[in-house]
Amino acid sequence: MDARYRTRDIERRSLDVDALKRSFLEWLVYSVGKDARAATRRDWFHTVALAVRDRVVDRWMDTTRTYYTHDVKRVYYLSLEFLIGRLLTNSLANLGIIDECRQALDRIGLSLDEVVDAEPDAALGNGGLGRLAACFLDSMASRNLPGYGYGIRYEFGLFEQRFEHGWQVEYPEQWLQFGNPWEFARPEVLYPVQFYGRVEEFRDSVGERAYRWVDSERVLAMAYDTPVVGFGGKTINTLRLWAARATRDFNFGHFNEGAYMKAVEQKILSENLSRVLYPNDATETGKELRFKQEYFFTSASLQDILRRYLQHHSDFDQLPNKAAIQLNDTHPAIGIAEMMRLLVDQHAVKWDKAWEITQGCFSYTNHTLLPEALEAWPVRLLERVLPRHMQIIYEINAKFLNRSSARAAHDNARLSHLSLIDERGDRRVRMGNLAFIGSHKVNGVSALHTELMKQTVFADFHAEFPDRIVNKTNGITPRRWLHQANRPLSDLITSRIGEGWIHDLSALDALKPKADDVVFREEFRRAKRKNKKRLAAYLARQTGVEINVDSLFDVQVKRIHEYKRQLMNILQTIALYNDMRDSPTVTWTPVTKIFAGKAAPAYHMAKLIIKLINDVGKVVNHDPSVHDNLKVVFLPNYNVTAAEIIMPAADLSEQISTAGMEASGTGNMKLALNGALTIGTLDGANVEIKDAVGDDNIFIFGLTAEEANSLRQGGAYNPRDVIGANPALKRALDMISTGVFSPDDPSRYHPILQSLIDGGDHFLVTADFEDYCTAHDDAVALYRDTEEWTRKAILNTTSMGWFSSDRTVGEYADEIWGVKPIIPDEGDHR
Ligand code: KOT
Repeated sequence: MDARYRTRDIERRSLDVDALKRSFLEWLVYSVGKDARAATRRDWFHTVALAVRDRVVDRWMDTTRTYYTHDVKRVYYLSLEFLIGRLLTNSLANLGIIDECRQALDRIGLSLDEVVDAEPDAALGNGGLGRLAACFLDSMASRNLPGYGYGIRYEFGLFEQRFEHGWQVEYPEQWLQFGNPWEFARPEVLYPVQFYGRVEEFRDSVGERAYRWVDSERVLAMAYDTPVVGFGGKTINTLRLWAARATRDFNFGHFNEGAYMKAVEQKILSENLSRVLYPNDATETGKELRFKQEYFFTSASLQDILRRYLQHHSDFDQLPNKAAIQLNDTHPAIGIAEMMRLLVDQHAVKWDKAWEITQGCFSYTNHTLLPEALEAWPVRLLERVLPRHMQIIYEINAKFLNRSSARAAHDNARLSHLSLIDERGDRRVRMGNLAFIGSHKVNGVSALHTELMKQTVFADFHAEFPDRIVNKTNGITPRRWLHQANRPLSDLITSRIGEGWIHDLSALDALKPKADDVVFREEFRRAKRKNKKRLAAYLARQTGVEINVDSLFDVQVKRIHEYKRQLMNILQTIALYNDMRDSPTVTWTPVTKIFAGKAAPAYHMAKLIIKLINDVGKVVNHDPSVHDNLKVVFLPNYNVTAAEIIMPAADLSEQISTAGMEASGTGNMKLALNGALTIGTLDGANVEIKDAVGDDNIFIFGLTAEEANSLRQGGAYNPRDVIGANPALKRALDMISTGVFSPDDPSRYHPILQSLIDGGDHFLVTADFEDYCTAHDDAVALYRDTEEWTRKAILNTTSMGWFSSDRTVGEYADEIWGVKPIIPDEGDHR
């Protein structure tokens, strides 16, 4: 760059810095209402966030106006979860003003890092599904795609996890306690949502049969908008979250009885709808309130979508050309019936036309094949809560089954699989089937998972509609997961190939040859070490456990679930502990086992596994005979903020689910992108990660999905025999069962042993154990060869370009949504 320009650039920046500093001081006084001397860290966070938000608003209006004027096709991402995390660094980085902001705060005598740390972590999601939605929002805005997120503004996000005597205890997560500077309340954007009541049949103006939903209870959905800043700050999209508000129409019946307070109480209770996120990941609760949440946000979103459409159109023919509605799992699948109701009952569209429009708009993403997670709501519940929708579902079902090839073939077994109603036991509506037939495309989230969808849960549908199921392998946003979270590595990459990778991650390819460059390897290691030191300090602060920065950081961070097999990991840890004690003269490679993740509050087995890991940690971490060669740390309250510290510091990434059970995984991508080597099964996206990084740069072990399936089907699998044949495994299990880790309650872990031995070991922990240990030994052995390890780590980072959510979202846009990028017109700004 020419020196003249550089000077001008520096001048512009210092102008920005001064302007920023002034706006901070102004915001502090006039909006936060504090004097600089009295301001707390939280006050400063609010100040900075408001000042930054101020810089976003003009471009936000530009974006919204551009979409409106050009009447572009928009995509609406309906999701019960958005696991956003903190937004300050994200907004600053995407606006490109991090350095300016840091300097401005410096001039006031504040550190940006401390201000950033005062922001609560917005945890409006459980895990992968919710974080995927958040990554997609970032990618849609960064690719200048007209995308909206729709969800619920939960007052309480995912519970806070603490350990009491090693047991998980849940506390309410009050992220809104001190206000949320990012959101704009829209009290005028208000939609009624009905529940209960009954359906009346009548004749419309031309004498045709019509229906109206009467005597229902009503709740209002009020909008809160959060700007979604795309990288470069050009496109600012909208995340619209709904909060439940009581209606003001009073039930006069109550007054006549003199029960005014009762009427008011009823109203207040209706606001419980948006109170709390259900803390279940990949399992269904079957609770009425959950179902009402699903309908509440779906109905409000569809009403909003139709209102926006009707600003430009007088009939619905063009709706599929103007609105793509993506269902993030089946949680908003009732939207299929709701769209039919809105079109047919409220806008007098003919049924067949309405169905064509609905199918044209909707598409559905499946995130799991686990039977316990597939939503199926009792018919009785639907009849009571949404009586009109139940009728519509019956009608959809009848028309669909009548036209199906199964009907033509008189194949009753196939008909009963295709039916929207599960007639076994209490009758239930299968939400996956509803989502499938109401959509023009249905996708899985990794190549393997999509294949298994075709072969298992949706096999009959796939035969009926062979073009409907497509694959869209998940991705992660490189902005948050590399550029923001890992400054040392990010700077190193930028120093070699410039900044282009931040919005085109495939640019990392160009760095592959650097794996053979000894200087680059040294710098890569230095970056990793910095991140490890940071994590070690964080773990010490949070848990009191001191770890060796030079040990291998072996990381398993994700929800606690039996299929993810944290149990297999801790069993291997015990075996390693025994080896170290047996051979004290051997020079062991120091290993630190790092765990983090929450268990659903009602998932007793998962909570017991947490307790076991903590109990093992207590014994191992205090045993001087292993000489600090082994430490076990369970970091409490895993969330997006913690993930941002952990991912950059990991050496080894544990992706060890029973093959066929993890739909994709996205933590696997975050860890590999940050230079961790994967130890994993051929499950979910691990398969594609292996193809990308190469067989030599990943530790694959265990049964394949097919083998796992036939082993279980075969009926000959006997965990007892497997345990008997593996002394290390037997010894580890014996130690658990005799109370070595629970001297205060030796039988504490009997349910775990029970499930492995007599329960048939459904997740095949014992079957994969030996192969897992071998893979682990290989990893540890390689870690001693520093240069070779680093070479492979670099190849992991540089091979992950394809796993950007920019790529994923681009595929959805082209192949499912039919939406195109548009650069917002710049308005006249102040
Ligand atoms: C299901 C029901 C309620 C809440 C969450 C789920 C859920 C979450 N189902 N699948 N997931 C995960 O979704 C991720 C994003 O696609 C996947 O990477 C991961 O493998 C799923 O377990």
